[in-house]
Parts: sequence; C-alpha cells; structure tokens
Amino acid sequence: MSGENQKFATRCIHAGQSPDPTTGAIMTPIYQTSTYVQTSPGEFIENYDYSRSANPTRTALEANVASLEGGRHGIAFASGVASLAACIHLLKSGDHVLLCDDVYGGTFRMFNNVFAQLGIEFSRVDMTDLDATRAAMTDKTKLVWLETPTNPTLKIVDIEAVAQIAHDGGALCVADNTFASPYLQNPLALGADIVSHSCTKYLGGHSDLVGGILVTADADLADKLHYVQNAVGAVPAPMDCFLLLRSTKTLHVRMERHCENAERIAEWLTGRKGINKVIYPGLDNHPQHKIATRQMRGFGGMITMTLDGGLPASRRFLESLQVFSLAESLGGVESLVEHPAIMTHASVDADKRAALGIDDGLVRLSCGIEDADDLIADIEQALDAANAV
Ligand code: P1T
Repeated sequence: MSGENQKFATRCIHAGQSPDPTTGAIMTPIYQTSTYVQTSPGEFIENYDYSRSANPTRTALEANVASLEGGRHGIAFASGVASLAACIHLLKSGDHVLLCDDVYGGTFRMFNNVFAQLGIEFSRVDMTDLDATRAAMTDKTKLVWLETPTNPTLKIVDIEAVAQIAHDGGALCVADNTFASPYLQNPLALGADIVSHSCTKYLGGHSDLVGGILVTADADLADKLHYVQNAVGAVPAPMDCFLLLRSTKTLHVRMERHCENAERIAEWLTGRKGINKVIYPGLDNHPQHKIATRQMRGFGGMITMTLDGGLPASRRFLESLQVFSLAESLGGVESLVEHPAIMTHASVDADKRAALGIDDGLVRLSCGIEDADDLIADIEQALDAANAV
C-alpha cells in the first residue's frame, strides 16, 4: 500500500521514514554532521553534500509533514518566523502583501519593522469579510497571507474563498496552519499554495523546541523555497528534526484530546460570572462556526476569553492559575495561558489591538491534554480569585 493512500494516523507514524539502511534502526538517526565525504569532487553519496543544503534527519521530517499536509514538498526552518521570512524572500521590492488583520504579533512585526524597510509593502484586512478582502487586492499584490484560526481572536477565514480571491488577482496564497495543525485542516486541499507552520506549537507538542516548516504541492515553488532555505540558511538542527519526528508520531492522539478538553472547557466557561465573552470556533455562537464546521475536522485546543474588570482582573486570574502555566506559546501537552496585549501581541500598536478587541481583559488559553476536570477546577479557583475583589 503506498503511503499516499494511508490514513492520517498511519502517515503520522510512518511517512518519510524507513528503517536506517546501515543498521536497521527503526527510528531515523540524528545525523549530527555538518558535511559528507565525496567520492570524487562533485560526486556525493545519496545527494548530501553539506547540512545547510540537506540533512537526512531533516529530509525525513520534511517528507513526514509534507504527507500530513497532503503536499509533496516540505521545507523546514529554524523557527515559524523563519518560514514566514522564506515566503517573503520570494518577493521583490515594490510588491504588496495582503495580510489578515489578526495574526501572531511576530508576523505583524516582521512585515511592519523588517520587510517594509526593504520596500515590501503590506496592508491588513479582516479576511472574514470577503468583499473587503477582494477590494484590498491591488495590482501589486503578489502574496495573500492568512491565519486560521487567527491568533489570538480565533477568527475563522474561509481558506477556499480567500485562495480564490488571491488567484483571481494573480497572487499566491499562504495559509498559516499553526493553530489547527494538519490533523484538523489541510489548506492545500482548499486551494492555498503554501502551508506554513510554527513547529514550536502542535507539531512539536512538548514545548521543547523551536521550528518552522513550509509545505507545497507545487514543484516550482518548492525549488524556489529550497533555494531560499539554503541561500538564507535558517535551517533546523538535526536534533530538533529528530524531536519533531518523534512528536508527529502522536499528533493525531494529542489533537483529539486537545479538542475534547477545549470543547468541554469552552462550554463550562460560557456564562460564568466574571467572564464577558468566550471565543471558541466550536461554540454555536462563534461568528464563523459554520465555516469552521465545513473546513476543519475539529475545533482545536485554543480558547480566548475576555474577563470583566480589565487588567486587574486578568492579572489576578493569571497569577492564580496553578495547572495552567503563564507563558507565551501554545500547543504543548501542558496547558498554557497568556495575556496577548502584554505578551504575544505587544508589538502590535495599541489602536490596532483595540480595533481587534485585544484589550486588557483578553486572555488566551492553550488547553493541554491533562484531565479536563483538573483544568476546569484550576480555572474555577482562579476565576474566584479574579472576582473576589
Ligand atoms: O515562534 P515561532 O516558531 O517563530 O513561530 C511564530 C508563529 C507563527 N505563526 C503563528 C500562528 C504563531 O502563533 C507563531 C508563534 N506564536 C507564539 C509564540 C504565541 O504564543 O502566539
């Protein structure tokens, strides 16, 4: 049976990997080497010449994630933002990027503070509004960058519709699939040209590495991205590729529990004293719940909520949690919580944050895979502390 016909769980464990030909080791070895001996100048064994260009542990990881995303080519990087930067290196000065309005703060920072200085223009639009998205395209737009669910307000962007708008305008569509993971959503199948991941999150899943990866089905785009990967050089270390391969073997099992826990917690939070708003794509009252139901296979592990009482209440809540850890990042087996306005989205201007509803009462939960009863008990006691004053 060819790998392409295998189901997701089987591909998590086997895609891109076969027993090591020299020893039969079932796990892909950590090829901790910078270079490879050549038999004659320019003649390599197995096409490996230098580890910035290619490394067998990385090759296995790239093939594994490419399969999970339903693509053909994976191109791995040292971080999620390095993946983003590689896409922008496909562009030239004067080109325009259309960015969805709610994205990871570091994504906005890269466009605003790094690439704008090099003449790559960008503008932001609420991509849940398709008319506004169409109207925001210009003749210079070469790339449309979307995130869905968005970070941190969990808007759901209709990938198929936005990819069509991008293509109608002659632009590429890149989808940052970090919050959903390939278990819940495959943007390439919905028309995106490139999928981007921060592997630091669900793909890694254990909060023990930083990484990024791009996946495409287009050989020409893959060649260009491989060129950037080697020429700019933000490649991941073999050890991190090994850890990621170990992690993707359990992606399907972890994601099931992340979704289950988040669904229970979101329902429990709804209507509680001291909470103004609960945002979770699986709730019927989520504005894009129907789109989420159509394009995702589950609603993910992230919940965003607004506490009554602004910063003092959210500080008390965040300081009181004991099972949830107060930290940036998401997608690990352990539950994390953070305050976007002060932490992950501090580099977004205050007026832009306010327009998106990222106010001082907004907190973001990354529901881990602990027992849901313990997570709910922890939130309950922290809410009591937040409401006590
Ligand atoms: O941290 P890094 O691996 O470079 O990934 C950047 C990135 C890209 N895309 C999305 C949707 C992200 O959420 C991130 C990183 N986000 C956090 C660190 C965070 O806590 O939101």
